[in-house]
Amino acid sequence: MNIAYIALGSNISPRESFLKDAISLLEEHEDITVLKKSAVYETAPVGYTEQNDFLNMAIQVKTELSPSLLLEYCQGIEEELGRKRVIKWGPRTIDLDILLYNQERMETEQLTIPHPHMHERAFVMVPLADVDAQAYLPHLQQTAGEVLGLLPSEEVRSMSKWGRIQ
Ligand code: PH2
Ligand code: MG
Ligand code: MG
Repeated sequence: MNIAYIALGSNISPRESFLKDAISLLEEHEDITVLKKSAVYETAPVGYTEQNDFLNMAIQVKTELSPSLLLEYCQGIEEELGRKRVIKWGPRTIDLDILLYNQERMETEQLTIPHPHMHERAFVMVPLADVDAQAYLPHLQQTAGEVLGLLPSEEVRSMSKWGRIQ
């Protein structure tokens, strides 16, 4: 049994439905169980800023899939939910990023775990610490709660709680 954390983001309407549908599709897989969901946060776009605000959240899953099979399944969900890769870091119906997989570190052409930018981004770290403040980032040797404490406080405060998904 493996524990993974996945970040979800959507900034194309209907954002909440895309989050919900992505979670349902993850749950449909017999080798994936969604254990915990963070609150949903509304966040200003980071990187490419000429786009709509995002809804972001994070989940903890239990899975029998390897990291690469989990990635493949997540990419299938992105495709099924109509994601078009037009602009790098641009608008998306749904983005599923694997953040952590057990306490493993790996780097292939397709996938780097832990996610290389996760610790820089309040829109990832706030939901992750909400799901599990004790989640351990092996590349930084710190927990999600500790890493969150190092992020600029204006950025963290700008994250507004938007709601919850059942
Ligand atoms: N995802 C990006 C780029 N910028 N900004 C926010 N607020 N939320 C995201 O999920 C996001 C982003 C690339 O994946
Ligand atoms: Mg992605
Ligand atoms: Mg992303």
